[in-house]
Amino acid sequence: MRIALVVPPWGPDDIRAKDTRGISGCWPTPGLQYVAAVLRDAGHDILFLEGFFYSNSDMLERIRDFRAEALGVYVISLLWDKARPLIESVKEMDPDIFTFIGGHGATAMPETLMAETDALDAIVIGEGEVSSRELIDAVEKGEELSRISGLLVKDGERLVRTPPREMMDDLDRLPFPAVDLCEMDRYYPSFEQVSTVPVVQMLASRGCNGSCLYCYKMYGKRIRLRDPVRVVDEMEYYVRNYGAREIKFWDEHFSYDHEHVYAICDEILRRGLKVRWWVSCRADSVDRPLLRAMKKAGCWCINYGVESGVQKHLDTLMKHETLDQIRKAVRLTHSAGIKTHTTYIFGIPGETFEDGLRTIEFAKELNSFTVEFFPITPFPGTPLYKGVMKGLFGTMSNNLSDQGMLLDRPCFVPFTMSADEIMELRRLAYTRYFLRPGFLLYRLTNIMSPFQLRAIFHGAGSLFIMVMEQFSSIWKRIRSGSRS
Ligand code: B12
Ligand code: SF4
Repeated sequence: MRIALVVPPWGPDDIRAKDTRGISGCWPTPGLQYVAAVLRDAGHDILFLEGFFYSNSDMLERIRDFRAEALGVYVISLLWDKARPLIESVKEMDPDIFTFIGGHGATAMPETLMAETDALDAIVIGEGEVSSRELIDAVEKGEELSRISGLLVKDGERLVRTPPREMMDDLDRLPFPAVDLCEMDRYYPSFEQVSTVPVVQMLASRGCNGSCLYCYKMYGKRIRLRDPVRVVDEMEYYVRNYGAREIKFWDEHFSYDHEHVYAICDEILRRGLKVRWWVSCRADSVDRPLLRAMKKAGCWCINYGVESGVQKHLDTLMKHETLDQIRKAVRLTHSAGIKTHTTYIFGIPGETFEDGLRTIEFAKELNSFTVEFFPITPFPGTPLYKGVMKGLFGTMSNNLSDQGMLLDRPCFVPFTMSADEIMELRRLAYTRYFLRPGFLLYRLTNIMSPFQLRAIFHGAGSLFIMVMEQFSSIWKRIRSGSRS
């Protein structure tokens, strides 16, 4: 079958606030690449289109020229408003094209999305590889779709959820993601968090055993690990074929199983593979020997989701971590010679403006190489979202397009803070963090590649806009004060 797999058309202004648009980039989508690889292995022809490179009408043209018989679209909640018009125009162009969607947004609210358009034939719920393969097989043979697990399909006017799809036990049965179907040379990373280019992303595991309030646990609490040899095979494949100089692991909890991490490090060293890598770890799951082994094998940066500098709010978020554990993890990481990227959120239920200021101070104390500050976003499917829907915690925009963590306005406002205060905290956080002479010196004496030099210039542009916004907000306050 001829299948078009697409990320719907989007641009930096859909996911980024004005001040950070300049540092925005476009990464490939690993989930859709996995689906593409499995469908290709099953004998189908695949057209892979990235919405960052094409408008709706460009996509339509390409889908028509490809003579697609099926269209699969990647949907996170924020992209639904881009995906729906595309699906509708494809159906209008050719009603025989079978349309299906998958991804986090599709999985979290399938009935809601399906009810919003007649143009959609099926939704793949959860892990997509096996369900998509069986779905397309059944469509091709004209068989009943309701016998396939992991779907939402239509039966006349009725929506039918088929039995849940079991998650794959053995991730090593999967082919490598179909990066070769993507226009890899057109992607470029956003300027934060990357030491050099080319950078390619991959995963060594799926799942996380945590239970954070704001996290959508599509893969559940069971962590499935890939064979370390196969992980390094994939790293080597990117180094040899795409000239990768950095690998970005998007695992939710890379350091969950130390033996797994040691085995990956040993395999990298045994092969003499020269590539830097970046991972996310939980602060309660690292120790000195592990960090030393990671450093030796090329790990240059670890991302820790710190979230808040106030213990009470870490408890609200159900992080199950203490501030001291975080301090220790960051200290050990730095002393092993690995840089840290730490992320923080504002607008936690119960948080006040003053608490937010304490978070900024905590971030400064940790002194990571790179940082990000987000307004908290209740994504569908998370305990936070469910609470907000019941009238707990605060108020939220009903518009799915507002569900980005990097936009100009917060999607969610807790009862204890205003939207303006959240955005002000974000601005204060970046300016207070970066505009420290000691920190500037640290960054300028640690430039790892020409790419990072460019990142510093672009980052300076963002900071300039933030400082101007800050002045303008102070000026507005002074003027409204003098009027009253
Ligand atoms: C890597 C990643 C990114 C990367 C790559 C983006 C990308 N397009 O994949 C970057 C950093 C660029 C990114 C950006 C953003 N991301 Co992001 N990202 C992730 C992350 C960490 C991993 C995703 C991943 O690759 N998982 C592994 C693969 C194998 O799983 P998967 O993606 O779920 O795919 C499987 C199934 O979903 C399904 N499937 C997926 N697509 C399709 C399509 C079809 C047709 C079918 C049938 C099935 C199917 O099959 C796949 C294989 O099993 C997740 C969090 C997480 N832990 O999952 C967040 C996550 C997906 N991102 C999220 C968000 C919000 C964003 C941003 C909007 C943030 C922002 N404001 O910038 C942007 C959106 C950019 C964009 N256009 O996509 C949210 C989505 C929430 C939601 N409910 O919709 C998540 C869940 C994180 C979170 N905060 O909770 N992201
Ligand atoms: S530790 Fe990270 S991936 Fe795990 S539940 Fe918490 S936020 Fe989600």
